[in-house]
Amino acid sequence: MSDDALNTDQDWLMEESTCNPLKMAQWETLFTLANGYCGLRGSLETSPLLGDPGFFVAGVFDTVEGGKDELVNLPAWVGLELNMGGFDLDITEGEVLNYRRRLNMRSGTLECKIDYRDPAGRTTRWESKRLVGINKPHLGMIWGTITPLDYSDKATLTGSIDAWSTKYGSDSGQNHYEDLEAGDLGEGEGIELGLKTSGTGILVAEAARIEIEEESSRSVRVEDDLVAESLSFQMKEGIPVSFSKKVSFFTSRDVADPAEKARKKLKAFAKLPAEKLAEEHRREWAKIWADSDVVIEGDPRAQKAARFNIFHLASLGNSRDDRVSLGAKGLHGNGYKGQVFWDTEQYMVPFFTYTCPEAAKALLKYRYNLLEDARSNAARVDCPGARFPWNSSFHGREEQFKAFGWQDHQTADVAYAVDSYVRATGDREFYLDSGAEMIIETGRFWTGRVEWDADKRAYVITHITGSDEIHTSIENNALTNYLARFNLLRAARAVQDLREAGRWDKLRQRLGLEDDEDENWRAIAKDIYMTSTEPQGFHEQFDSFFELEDRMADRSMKPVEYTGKVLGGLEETQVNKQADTALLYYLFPDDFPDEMRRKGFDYYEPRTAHCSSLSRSIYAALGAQVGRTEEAYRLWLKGAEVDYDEEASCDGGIHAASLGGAWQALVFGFAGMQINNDGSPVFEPNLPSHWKRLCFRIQWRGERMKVDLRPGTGDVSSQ
Ligand code: IFM
Repeated sequence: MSDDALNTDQDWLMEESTCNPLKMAQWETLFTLANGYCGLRGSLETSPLLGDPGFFVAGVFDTVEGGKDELVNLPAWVGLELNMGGFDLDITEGEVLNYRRRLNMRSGTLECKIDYRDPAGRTTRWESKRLVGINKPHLGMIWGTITPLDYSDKATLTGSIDAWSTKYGSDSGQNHYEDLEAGDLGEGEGIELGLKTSGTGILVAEAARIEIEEESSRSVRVEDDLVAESLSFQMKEGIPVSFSKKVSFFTSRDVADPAEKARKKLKAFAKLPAEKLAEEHRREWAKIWADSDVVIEGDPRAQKAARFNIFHLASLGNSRDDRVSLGAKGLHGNGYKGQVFWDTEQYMVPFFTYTCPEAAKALLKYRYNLLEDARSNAARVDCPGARFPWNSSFHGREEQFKAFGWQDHQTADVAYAVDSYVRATGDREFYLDSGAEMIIETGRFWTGRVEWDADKRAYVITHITGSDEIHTSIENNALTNYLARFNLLRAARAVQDLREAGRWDKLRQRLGLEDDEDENWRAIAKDIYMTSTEPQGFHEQFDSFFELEDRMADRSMKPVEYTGKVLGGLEETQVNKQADTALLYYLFPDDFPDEMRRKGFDYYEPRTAHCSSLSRSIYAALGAQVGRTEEAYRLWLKGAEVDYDEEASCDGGIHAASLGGAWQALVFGFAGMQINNDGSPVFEPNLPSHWKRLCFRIQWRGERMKVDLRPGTGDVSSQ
């Protein structure tokens, strides 16, 4: 965007200026570089073992005995160690004179600069950059210079692929590596390490090679679970020596012989200068930013927060693979075992729908590909149609599922995301081939999930949990009931659309449905019970919610203080963990009057602990929509900085849903984007009073639109 000129570079940088080993795991998450295919945690290359090194490839899960399948932490290729005449550049031993690492979000690189005084009193400067190829998914690269500032001596640079340090680094602590094999590819060719995941039998291969510009002698150390290539060379005082480490990685999910492919690719990468590869990478990131940047003028802190959220979310997009989705902790750590939650459809997919529709489609197709498992889940609880699991991995079977009482809205959330995607893109092919079937199958689930309540003369949903996880196994959660209603009505419309396209009969026969089944869905939807809005003027969150002890959330409590026990103790109170009825009002802005939504915001927000990172962004979006703009701003900023403010707790990965929520609050909240009756986007902005401008692009039905808003004026133009 040419608008960038107005922003200082600082808005594009996340910086770590002192090395605190206690904070290393947090920085590793913040400094993770991902490209949708894989994610590399931001470990310090010169001392990776100071933190929790992690390298994850989307879809490389393994089975866990007696537990949930998990994303496997793969061998760490990040290590690049330097020895200067017998002294290691080890920041725990010598003196660190200067230390700075920074994530350059504009170019998608991690930069590091360390001035290090070794125990002999000599100073060495280490300067590096790192990337994970955004246009070359199988490339990792670290490159830079080493400068002996005040001495000359021999040095050895060692690049490793290390399965030893990551072997027990998946969430469960179990080892998933089998058939580990490390090898030397020969002079000028590099090293390699391969393995097979023990339960799922996925082959993984990594090949790496280091180079320096000086004449050097090479040696290789091959161990059972580690291989290291060393180059020894002469350093001269004040003269920088350039180095690079290039890495290639493949799995048997990509190709039949990943080892062969990794070797070949490494050879090809080796032929290209590091700067050329970096330039291509920067150009590709510039394209991503051109589609997805949000410019905020008048608030540098908010600008940086917006970019941080967009950077990490955009780095997870992957239009190439519809067999994977986005874990709740991204590819940034082993938290939640890399499992996919409803976070993807309600929080992350909208960003891709409007900035990179191909990536959104791949995410939706992931669910489509697991529809058979979702059908089995529904059958297990005697319901027709399809029920998506609470957690999903390389399969969609509900693990550890016992009975109703937990959340079911994730099934309707998938239908909601499909509907929004189809509306925004006009992707008729996807809709007719897969989207409509997903909406129909999820809609059918609710026909079995609801029960007729003769007293209420309505269909009710009992033993349910809304998005607020403090109050579990409740009756008639307003959010879930309304989503079920939406799902049923939308399914009936999908039947109509398929009929008109001449595609209904075939699907109907395949699913074994009657021709007029959609009538029944409409009838059920019409009679789905909704909690009362009287006399308070907004929905009771679930039956008898208002009979619970009225208590405000304790704002002095930090999120980590909300343990399971503390949350359990709040069950008899009105304190919520996260947005629930507020989410209902946010998702369906046209279905409820603004006054009702505002009253709901005013009531529920003070009673919400926001101890889930999925909470503040929704309140921010809703608050902005209903005119509580300054409150919305405070909530937005706190939510957008959740992974790097003073209370941050993200050692196990990024809060990926929060990234998407932050973007949604900007676009649907402060910019007030809504879809008109004629199906086109309109904007009713509510900018925080100190913002001078909010500017971004979205894609709508194949067209790029620029939205440029300033206090009191706004401009929406096609690009
Ligand atoms: O899906 C969420 C849930 O809503 C709150 N706890 C964390 C989960 C994963 O982010």
